[in-house]
Amino acid sequence: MKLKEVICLKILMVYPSYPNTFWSFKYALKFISKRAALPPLGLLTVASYLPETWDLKLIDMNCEKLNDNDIKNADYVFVSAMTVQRESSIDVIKRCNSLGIPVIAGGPLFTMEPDTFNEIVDYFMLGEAEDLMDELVKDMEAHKLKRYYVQTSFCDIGKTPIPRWNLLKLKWYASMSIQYSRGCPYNCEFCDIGALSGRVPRQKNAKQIIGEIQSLYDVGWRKSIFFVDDNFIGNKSKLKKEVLPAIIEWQKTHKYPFTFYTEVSIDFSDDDELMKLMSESGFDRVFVGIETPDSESLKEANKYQNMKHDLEKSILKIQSFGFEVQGGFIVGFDSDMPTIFKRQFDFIQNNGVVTAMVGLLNAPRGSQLYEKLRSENRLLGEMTGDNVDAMTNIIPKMDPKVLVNGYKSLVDLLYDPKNYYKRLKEFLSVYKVPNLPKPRTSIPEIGAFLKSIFLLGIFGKERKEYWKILTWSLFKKPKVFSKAVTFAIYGYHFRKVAEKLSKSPRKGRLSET
Ligand code: B12
Ligand code: SF4
Repeated sequence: MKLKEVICLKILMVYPSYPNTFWSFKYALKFISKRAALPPLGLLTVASYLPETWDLKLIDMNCEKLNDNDIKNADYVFVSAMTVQRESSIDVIKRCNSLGIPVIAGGPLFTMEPDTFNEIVDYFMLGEAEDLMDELVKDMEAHKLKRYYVQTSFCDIGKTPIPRWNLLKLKWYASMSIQYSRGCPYNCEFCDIGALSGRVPRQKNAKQIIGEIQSLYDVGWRKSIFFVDDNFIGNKSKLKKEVLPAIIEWQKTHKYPFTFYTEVSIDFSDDDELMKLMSESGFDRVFVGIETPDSESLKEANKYQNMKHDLEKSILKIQSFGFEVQGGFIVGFDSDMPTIFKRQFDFIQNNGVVTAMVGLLNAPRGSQLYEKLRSENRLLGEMTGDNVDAMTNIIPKMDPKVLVNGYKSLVDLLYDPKNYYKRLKEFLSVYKVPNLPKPRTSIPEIGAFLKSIFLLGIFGKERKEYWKILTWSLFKKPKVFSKAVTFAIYGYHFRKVAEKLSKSPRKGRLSET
């Protein structure tokens, strides 16, 4: 009998770097001695399909440098990226090209714009990888790779295995990621989720999710976990009946070692039972695409779910159930008047949306907006993917100078310490602290507090506001004291990013790509 030859390939997995923006949390990470906010879950998922005999190495360039030797030692380099990593990806791939190591590229960037990489990428995985991984592995073993592996439908994530956490240096990350569902039932015009993940939400089952949570617990992870779903509440009844009760049970048995956060649509506020169960599970933050208080702009964006709600009441209600509402906001809709900047500012300020991510409207490939603007000849190439660089790939209706300058001053005002701390107090006042066992304060957290005293309380531009909020929380609402410290640190990051933006020379300039 002939024994099957064991093939052992050396795979280098690379996650290119993304710029230092609101989402990178880079200035805040310094306080807790972490290198990146989140791990590259796409690569960790793909890795779980590769044979155990293969030699795998992961370099997250947001945490460490990529050396030529790492590339030279590999048989193949796997690259995963989203749009904002375009430049770094091109750089990495060109390095692989010059060292003669073939590149297999996947993830949203390559799926949406493979043409940009035609000349430099050897093999593409377009779309979700799950159903194509066996074929890819077989072809790699036979050295007969096809140029394109294309998944046009959406897979059953109920079969996706647990990510290979052992490829990570856990201590470098502020939070871990888990994915429960993919897809979103809504149809916002500017969003590419329909093309990337579909309109019919697909979920993992409760056993799978508990398995993933347990696996993170087993590798020693504690505290923060981000459910990286497009819209976590796409199927509310399954969550309420199966998944959340199982998470609550697990958290209770393990004495609540984790806190969770995720992304939800505004209709979250309609369902008291869902909010209660999520809070009991340990969720304390939700990101909501609020976009704009202007109903004409919401209509234009096809964001009917927001139009149907009194946004202010919904935010307040979610906060009062024990969640921070992080909001995504957009300026630059066709219906936006120059008064929009002041309206956005007042809305964000009055509703205690402490973490307000405001961006200029952009049209990602794959969105309906992209197609509409292409037909109107109003597209300026591809979006950069960095939502706070004051760039847009759209020719706006508003005078571009007014738009960009208005945007920059809006961000500037929002993250001016006086305004930031004012809405922080607004939020902490209404926030209902969940009655759950608190995870133990860790040494990095104590370190972060001490660093904050030094950097913010003594040397910071925000020192007056910093001491005011700490004293207020200590005497009026001691349960939110640690939150006040965390937000003070976030505020420093946001302020730094806002200052960088306001100093940038882009005065009314649009995307040049
Ligand atoms: C976590 C996350 C982040 C993290 C990234 C950190 C990190 N290390 O991942 C943070 C918070 C920093 C972030 C930021 C932003 N993000 Co983001 N983010 C996500 C999110 C929610 C989850 C990513 C994830 O882990 N997915 C789970 C894994 C399993 O899926 P996956 O990566 O797609 O991988 C699968 C396939 O693509 C494939 N695959 C992936 N890589 C590879 C590689 C190879 C070799 C192969 C074979 C296969 C393969 O296999 C996997 C299994 O099928 C996604 C939405 C989503 N649900 O995916 C958005 C998403 C990636 N982000 C997006 C955007 C636009 C942004 C922002 C610009 C946000 C904004 N609008 O303001 C910023 C930009 C960052 C910056 N610094 O400026 C877009 C990207 C669109 C695009 N075309 O690139 C997405 C898709 C959401 C969306 N549609 O709006 N983001
Ligand atoms: S913007 Fe949010 S709610 Fe709208 S389609 Fe995209 S993921 Fe769904």
